[in-house]
Amino acid sequence: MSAAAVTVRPPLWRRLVGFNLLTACVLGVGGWYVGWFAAHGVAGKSIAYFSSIDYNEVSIILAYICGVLGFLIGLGFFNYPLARLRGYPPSLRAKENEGVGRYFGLCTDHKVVGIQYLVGIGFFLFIGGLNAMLIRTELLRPNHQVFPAGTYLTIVGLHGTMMMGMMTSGILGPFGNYFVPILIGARRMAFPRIEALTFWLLMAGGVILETAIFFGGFPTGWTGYAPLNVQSYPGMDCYIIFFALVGISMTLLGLNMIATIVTMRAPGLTWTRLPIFVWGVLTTSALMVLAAPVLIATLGMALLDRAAQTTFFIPSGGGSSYLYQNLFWVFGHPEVYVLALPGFAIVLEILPVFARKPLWGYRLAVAGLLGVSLLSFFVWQHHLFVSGINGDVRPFYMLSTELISIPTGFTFICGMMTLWRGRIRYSVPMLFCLAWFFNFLVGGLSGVFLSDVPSDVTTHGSFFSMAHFHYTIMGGPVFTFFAAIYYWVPKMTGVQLNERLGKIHFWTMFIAFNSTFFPLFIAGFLGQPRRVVTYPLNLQFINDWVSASAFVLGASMLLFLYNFVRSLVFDRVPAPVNPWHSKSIEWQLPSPIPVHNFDRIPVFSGDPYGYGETTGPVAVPAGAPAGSD
Ligand code: HEM
Ligand SMILES: [Cu+2]
Repeated sequence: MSAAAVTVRPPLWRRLVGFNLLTACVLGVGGWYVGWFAAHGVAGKSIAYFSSIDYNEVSIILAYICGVLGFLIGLGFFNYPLARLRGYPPSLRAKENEGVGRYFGLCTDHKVVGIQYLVGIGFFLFIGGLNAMLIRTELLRPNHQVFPAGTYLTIVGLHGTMMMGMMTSGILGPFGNYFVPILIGARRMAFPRIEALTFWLLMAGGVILETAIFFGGFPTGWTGYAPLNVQSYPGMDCYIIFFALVGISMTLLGLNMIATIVTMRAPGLTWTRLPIFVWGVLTTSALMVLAAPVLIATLGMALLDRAAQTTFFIPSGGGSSYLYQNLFWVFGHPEVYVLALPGFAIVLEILPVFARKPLWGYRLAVAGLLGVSLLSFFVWQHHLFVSGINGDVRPFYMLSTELISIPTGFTFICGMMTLWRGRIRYSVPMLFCLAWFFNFLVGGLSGVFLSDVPSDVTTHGSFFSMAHFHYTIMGGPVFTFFAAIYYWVPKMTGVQLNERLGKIHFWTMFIAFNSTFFPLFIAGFLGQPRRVVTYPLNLQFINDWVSASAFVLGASMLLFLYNFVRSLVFDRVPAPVNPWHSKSIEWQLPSPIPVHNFDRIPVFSGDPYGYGETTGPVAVPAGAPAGSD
């Protein structure tokens, strides 16, 4: 790092010119218009085939594709391949030493990408949350009050799609990218540029999804079923392009994680010494790599059905809309475990630290993660029990679905046994993990009603299933997302988060969450359907209760934001090097962690959960202070 580079900084305007987010936005918008006009020009005049169809569709799709390309060019993603073509040597140094500027562009430091993910995903989850508030505002009254039915559907779709799309990388994005290389004793990810690409694709996607409101929205919810997806407004294209970008981002993220974990572990870090969080990332990545390409292909076919008069999913042309449902859920069910598994792993990673005990049943926990990933490919038809499936195969899917509770149970057993007789410290990260047990249990038990055919026939498509999946995906991954924030942000930033505000945030969120979603089981049993703007008069009290709780839940997010900004921007109390007295390796490094993580690659000599034993940390990198435990 040269001192001169720091002292003689060019003026602000000069620093804004170059490959960064600003240029990317300009070229993104420019690219959009280029695509739009090009398609109009070509389709309108020269190609007879295109002029016979509704070519607006083609121009919108081409506009978005060119927009994404422009965005990537502006960020500088093509500089490296072009430089290599022209014979320059490879370099990883892009933007590594550039101060705040590196957060606004293509940066190959995995720690910067982790923080970019945290802020970027946080932003879009917030937008998704605002949409949830709009939904609950509308449902204050049994009849239409704020939005027409079509707009309501669009808002539900925007909410669900944004949440599902962003949470796919909710834990792997920020915490996987930041900590996996450190936990395995590496200096970087296997493919640093691809790592940055996954992030920026997701951000481009988030913006594209929201632009659906300018094109009439989309009526399909987050599942995008045919034949509605072929019939609806161009807003549908925004959904398709968003989810395809999410799919590409997921596939690349998963590949990168697998390559890193398999090939870049430091000496001594055998498979049975791998931190359980890294196992969680590995199994999740396997799901991503196998499931996401199915999504990309499915959406590609839907796009062709819309723009090029193919009939993959259109019965009148020999296609099948039932095929779309199957393909979607071949992706969709593993997808819900892409959300859930990192949550399991965070819980198992954090419990030993706050119970001061080794992780009980490490191998059982790993078997649980592997078992869940494997089984999740054999259950997708449980989403289609009432969609015309051959009745004789229903019992198979009922069985396979219920079998998943066995490996999931392993996580519960390992967690509970780790807590047993532990010296538990109820710090904020621990509270979020304990809440996970409760929420995921409610989610799992209600899941049994949905996996049993007889009860699913009545609960399918009702608010019962809505309550179930919010317990699993909000009560699970989102709670552990916060656990990870409170646990790791002091290491990521070197600054403490306010503990008291953290506790207030936790209790408000936990109570409001249950008070929002538990009554919805009842609303579901009483017959309130999903995705419908009106409901019977007698359900108003429940709905008003739920809406009021949801607003408190929303307010708890503002409380978190207040804590986050206040602690990191205003108070800036320096965090101790190892505030939780963890034995795991990331806490033995100085905060903030130096650019190349380790001066010398560490050697691992034991598992990372040796609490209660008299030995020190399992791996001490040369030159770093040896933790305070
Ligand atoms: C403040 C918290 C939240 C509230 C109050 C909330 C509320 C709702 C409501 C009322 C609906 C159903 C609307 C309808 O069917 O008519 C819904 C749908 C949905 N929500 Fe949430 N939600 C919240 C957070 C989340 C989170 C964190 C996720 C995922 C990570 C999520 C994922 C979904 C999905 C996938 C749907 C289904 C959309 C569809 O039917 O296509 N929600 N939410
Ligand atoms: Cu499923």
